[in-house]
Amino acid sequence: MKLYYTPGACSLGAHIALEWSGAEYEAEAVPFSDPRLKEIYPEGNGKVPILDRQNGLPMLSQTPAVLRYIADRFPGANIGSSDSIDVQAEINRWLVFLSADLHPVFHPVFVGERYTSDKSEKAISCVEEAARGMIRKELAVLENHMQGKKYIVGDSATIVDAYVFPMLRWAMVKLPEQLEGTPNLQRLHDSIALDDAVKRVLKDEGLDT
Ligand SMILES: N[C@@H](CCC(=O)N[C@@H](CS)C(=O)NCC(=O)O)C(=O)O
Repeated sequence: MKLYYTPGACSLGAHIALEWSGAEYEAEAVPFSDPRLKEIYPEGNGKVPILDRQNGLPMLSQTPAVLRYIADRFPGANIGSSDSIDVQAEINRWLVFLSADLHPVFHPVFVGERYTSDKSEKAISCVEEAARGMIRKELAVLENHMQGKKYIVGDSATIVDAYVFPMLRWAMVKLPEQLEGTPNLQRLHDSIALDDAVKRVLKDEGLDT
């Protein structure tokens, strides 16, 4: 398999999941918004992650689908594949939360100009400020859930822990208070960052821990 990623982007979650899965894979960095992404997989609309499953299978985009595929293809890794529909439901719930609620509220702090037809500095900074409020509101949901827990679901790390990790990193860069008001999320971030496989991935992506 081959993963196309942009360093530090949401694709970091898929990169970590691949490393946790024990699969043999390649990972190629493609810069943010590089037109090559559309050539690699037109249906991916120029975004990462893109997973080339090879063996004649179509490419796969959309992080929840990519993560679910990795977990189910390598069930022995125990990172989100489960025979229990109740465990699956919990993991799917958090995959959707991260994809539909948390990830999108980060977009305006990265590409604020896309969210206003007024391209003035003031308008863009208002978009960013509003987005920071939305980020805090969504992070609070996970902060409450993490009370007394080490992992988002169950007793070991799963694809949803991998998925949230880049977003916790973004919060630490894009919120002036970083994760100070959310100690459970700070703890979650720190424990994922200490994982040896995660350290290998960060190094591979050229990122600091
Ligand atoms: N719904 C997609 C969103 C992917 C996405 O927004 N990726 C960002 C990086 S975090 C991207 O590639 N953005 C490039 C762009 O918007 O031009 C998913 O869940 O994978």
